[in-house]
Amino acid sequence: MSRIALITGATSGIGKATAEIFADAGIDLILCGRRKDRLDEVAEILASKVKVTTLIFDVRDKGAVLAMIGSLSDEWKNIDILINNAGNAHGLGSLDEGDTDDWDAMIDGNVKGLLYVSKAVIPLLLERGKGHIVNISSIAGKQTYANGAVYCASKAAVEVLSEGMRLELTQHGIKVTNVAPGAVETEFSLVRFKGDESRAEKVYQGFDPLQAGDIADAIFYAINAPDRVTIADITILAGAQSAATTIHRK
Ligand code: NDP
Ligand code: 8X3
Repeated sequence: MSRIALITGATSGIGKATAEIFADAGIDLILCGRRKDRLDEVAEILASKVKVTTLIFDVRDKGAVLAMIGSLSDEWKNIDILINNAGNAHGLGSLDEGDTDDWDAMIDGNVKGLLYVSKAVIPLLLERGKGHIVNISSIAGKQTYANGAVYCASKAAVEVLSEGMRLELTQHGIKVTNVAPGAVETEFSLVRFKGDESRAEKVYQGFDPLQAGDIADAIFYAINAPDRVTIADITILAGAQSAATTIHRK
């Protein structure tokens, strides 16, 4: 029987790559994001392989999250896998000078948004007595760096929420995996630097950065582990990366 996965942030980067590898494996998809054109494009391509439906919402909008996931048909509510991936860094600034709108976007999206989506989906998993939640945190959730403290705090919160979910849900047959990537070449830096392409490109210059598919491979490994195995945490760094901000560039 095919499985159903709900993926947030499926319009680009890690979420999109995860949707692609899941589709190749015959996993039906509920794809979520804000950019309808992008979501429709991904959905149209993957619909040749599996059943696909899309939900357009901002994870920060509690009402929309609960309403959209609540509006799924009974068939689509049989979710097996939740990938809590939507999120971004916004800006790079010190705690005295940082932009409070950036802070709101990171705390509201990366932390509260993940909570709202989880609140909507966990009851569906509990009803079925099985499931798997994969939360995308970051190496930044394990190692704080200057001028990124709010993003790092938001990802440290994801790590704690992964632990909390595992403590509450393992007894109900639901596995929880925390995935902490290092430097992945996606739209992440473009968003962080508010569309400044040359600044974003510099982040990935002089070394071979992780690609979204590398993270999707790890997620796929975790969700396919045998019942007796829980992959609790995966940290993936680029080959030239030894810590969050230590990258050996040529
Ligand atoms: P991208 O910018 O390529 O993708 C981010 C995705 O999240 C998009 O699909 C975007 O969709 C969605 N998203 C962002 N904010 C919201 C929101 N408020 N509501 C709904 N959807 C939202 O970056 P990545 O693929 O790299 O990022 C995915 C996750 O991986 C993030 O949580 C990020 O923090 C994490 N991560 C990334 C790393 C990296 O180096 N790239 C390293 C470690 C972790 P849309 O704009 O259409 O809504
Ligand atoms: C993204 C990785 O180290 O740029 O979470 O914050 S980092």
